[in-house]
This record gives sequence, structure tokens and C-alpha cells, in this order.
Amino acid sequence: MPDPAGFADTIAAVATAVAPGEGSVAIVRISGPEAEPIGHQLFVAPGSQSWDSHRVLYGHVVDPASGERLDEALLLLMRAPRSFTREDVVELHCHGGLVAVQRVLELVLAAGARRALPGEFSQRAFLNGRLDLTRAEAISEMITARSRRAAQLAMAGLDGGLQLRIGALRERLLDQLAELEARVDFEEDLPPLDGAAVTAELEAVRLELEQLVAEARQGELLRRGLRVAIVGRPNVGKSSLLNLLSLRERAIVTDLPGTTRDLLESELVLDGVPLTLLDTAGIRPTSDRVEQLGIERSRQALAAADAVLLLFDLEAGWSLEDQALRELVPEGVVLLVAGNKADGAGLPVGLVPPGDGEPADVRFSALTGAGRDELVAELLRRCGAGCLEGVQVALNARQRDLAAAAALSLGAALEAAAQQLPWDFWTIDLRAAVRALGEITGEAVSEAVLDRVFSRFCIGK
Ligand SMILES: Nc1nc2c(ncn2[C@@H]2O[C@H](COP(=O)(O)OP(=O)(O)OP(=O)(O)O)[C@@H](O)[C@H]2O)c(=O)[nH]1
Ligand SMILES: [Mg+2]
Repeated sequence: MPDPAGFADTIAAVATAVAPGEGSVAIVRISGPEAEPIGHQLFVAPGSQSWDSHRVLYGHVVDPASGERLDEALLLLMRAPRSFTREDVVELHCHGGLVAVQRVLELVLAAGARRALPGEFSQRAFLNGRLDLTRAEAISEMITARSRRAAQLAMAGLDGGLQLRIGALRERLLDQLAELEARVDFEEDLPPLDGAAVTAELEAVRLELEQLVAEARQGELLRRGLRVAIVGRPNVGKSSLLNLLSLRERAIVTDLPGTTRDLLESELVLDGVPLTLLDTAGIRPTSDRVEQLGIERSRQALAAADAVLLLFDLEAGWSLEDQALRELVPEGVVLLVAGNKADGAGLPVGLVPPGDGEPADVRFSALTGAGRDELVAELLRRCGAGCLEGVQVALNARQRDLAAAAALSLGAALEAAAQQLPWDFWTIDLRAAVRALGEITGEAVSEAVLDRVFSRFCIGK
């Protein structure tokens, strides 16, 4: 871990959510050598309250120039190194509301602090050795988690689960590297190397990395959520399904074909997985200009979705038009064909066993809600959400790319071993793998990478 970086300047930002701009409490956070002096300048604490670390003071934020009281507030002083950034930190807990808290922040800036960049508090925490990079990234993931499971995974990262797992793999590689490098330099003085044991160990680590890369997709699913487009001919009940799943009258439903003209999005969480559900205009040939534009959007949504729910009307039966729509779904996009209006057609709801020639994978009724649970379960299963429960830690995209690169380097090292090349050929690839894993945990990471990682954070964190 690096030594405390000793930043000369003091940064400040609103640490609580600023949109939609209402909340009972808003926090202005100040970190750096000037944090406490700025607090003294702007905060008036009545009586004999003493400025002790980790104590809360009651008082007012006062503009020193005019004497105007800006807000009634609490001040929390956390002296270095017992703070998030390991610097002196002052937090002003003000009343919520956009305007008041911005005025307090302006005052803090006028008193000598600089506006913090996104993620700059966390970056300082990292550079001062307060957290490793995986924990810092987990903070950002906790903040942006859209579902209970995503928050649980972020918490596992915060607890150091990922750091431990990657750190342990890196250690194992370092052990092998040490053995090999010793042979490069002192071949004659050492007992002969057990090449089979080395390659077995490298292969074991490579497999674990590949497992982590595979699980990253699940983590990504939980973090980012799935985009699911409901597509079908007009009047098959797409908007009715959106409403059923969103538990509210999100979309207009009528018995007129061509009711929905535009894309409608609904954010929801199904079985712990966040989804963006898209209701689309029913696709059919039409001369109506507005409808044509809507249909164009439906086609785009269909092409850009992670999964397509293709709906058809069981009362009307599967048609050539439905077949044509099915053929529009691109390769690689998860597809679930769902027959709606099972109530009207007098058909049983639920999963249709595969291989019996039915076009529907699942039958349901958006009107009564029958078959809804089976539809949701099957959709999530096809999206790979079924194995989510087993995922303990999840790499984000940056970490996944590095783990994949490490696995690739190990593959190359094993290749060199198989060809019985000299030790130094192996060590080049092995060292590359160690470096990639070090970039995940932050042991070996460049400033440019750090800037990129932390700039994705929100301001005030
Ligand atoms: N009997 C029955 N009727 C349904 C069911 N689902 C939807 N409907 C009816 O079908 C009609 C069309 O429903 P919508 O949800 O508007 O269909 P849509 O696919 O969004 O249609 P467009 O927006 O025109 O493409 C409405 O009259 C609904 O009440 C169902 O499960 N059973
Ligand atoms: Mg509709």
C-alpha cells in the first residue's frame, strides 16, 4: 500500500444526493489540511462545545463577511488519520434542499477549498492507503446498485472479498515466479525444478481466473440491469404485460391495434435482478407516418436489447407475421416467445415443454396475471440469471478485462512450458499475468488508470 500521499490542497463537495434536490439532510464534506480551519471560519457553535475529533457540534453556518446565518447545522470533525480519506475531514450536516446546501458549499469554496472532482475523496482514500482499489470500486458499485443482490455483491467487495480472492491468486503466481527466476539466475546451485508441479499450479490459477471472468457476466447483469424489449404485432398485449410487471398503469392499453406509438421504458426489479423493460409499438405494415416512426424505434429496440420478449396472441394463433418478427431477432440476443391471452384461448398457462412443435415457450395472460411467474422465471433463466445466487464476488468490466488478460498470459506461459522452452520464456508471460492482477487490486497501477477509475464515481464520494 502506498504511503500517505500528503495532498496540499483541501477539497469539498456535496456528499449527499443532489437530485431531485429534496431530502431532509444534506452533507458538505471537506477534506484536507484546511478542513478544520475552514470549519472554524464558517461554523459558530454556541456555548462551550469543544472541537474534539469524532464529536458532533451543534450550531450555525455563518457567512463571515456579512454575518448572515445560512443554515442551522451539525458539524462533524474527523481528524487524520481516522477518517475516510485519512486526512482531516469536516462534514457539515445541513438541511436538505438544493439551494441552501449549494450556498454552504460556495462559502466553503470561498474560504479556500477546491471543488472535488468525481471520486476524488475515494481516490485520496486509496492513495493514502485507506482502501485497496477493489474496495474503492465496490463503494461506487454500492452507490449505483439497482437491486438488493447488486448491493450484496458490492458489500462483498467492500468487505475485501475480491481483494482476497485476486490477491491470493497473485501470491500463488508470485511463488511460481520466484521459483522460476531463481532457476534463471542460479540453475546450478538449486535442486532441479519440478516442471509438472509448476505447470499444474499455473493451470489451476488460470482456471480460477476463467471462472471469475465467466461470473463477471452475472455481476454485470446485476449491476447494469438487463434491457428487455417486448416486441410483437399490434394488439397482442405488450403494453398490458408492461403494466402487469410494473404493477401500475404505465402504458395506455386499448383494443385498437396501433395504440403504442413510442418506446416506453419502465425500470423494475424482478427476483432481485434490475431490468429496463421496453414497451414498443406493434410492428405491422402501415401508411400512418407516426406509427411508421414508432415501428422504426421498435426495430431498433429489438436490435439493441439484451433480451427480446416476443409476444403473440394465442386467440389469433401463431402467424407468418409472428414468424417474420422472430427472424428479426439478432443472433446472440436472448429470445423468449410468449403466447398471451391464454384465458381467451382456453389454453393452460406456464412453461411449454420444449420439442412439441409449439411456437410458444411459455403461455400466460396479461389480463389475469396467470403464468406471469413462469414467464419471469424463464426469462431470467435464459438471461443467465439462474446461477446468480452462487456468485459471491463479481468483477466489473475493468477487472474482468484484466483477469482475462492474466488468464491469456498464463495460457502463453503454459504453451512455452509445453514446448519445453527455457525458464526465461515462461517468466515473461508469468510476470505479465502478475502485473495484470496487480492492476486489479491497485498494487501496480498507473496514474492514468486511477484517474479513469475514479472519474466514474459520483461527485462527493
Ligand atoms: N383476453 C385477454 N385480453 C388481453 C390480454 N392482454 C391484453 N388484452 C387486451 O388486448 C388489447 C390490446 O392490449 P395492449 O396491451 O394495448 O396491446 P399492445 O400489444 O400493446 O398493442 P399495440 O400498442 O397496439 O401494439 C386490449 O384490449 C387488452 O385489454 C389477455 O391476457 N387476455
Ligand atoms: Mg401497446
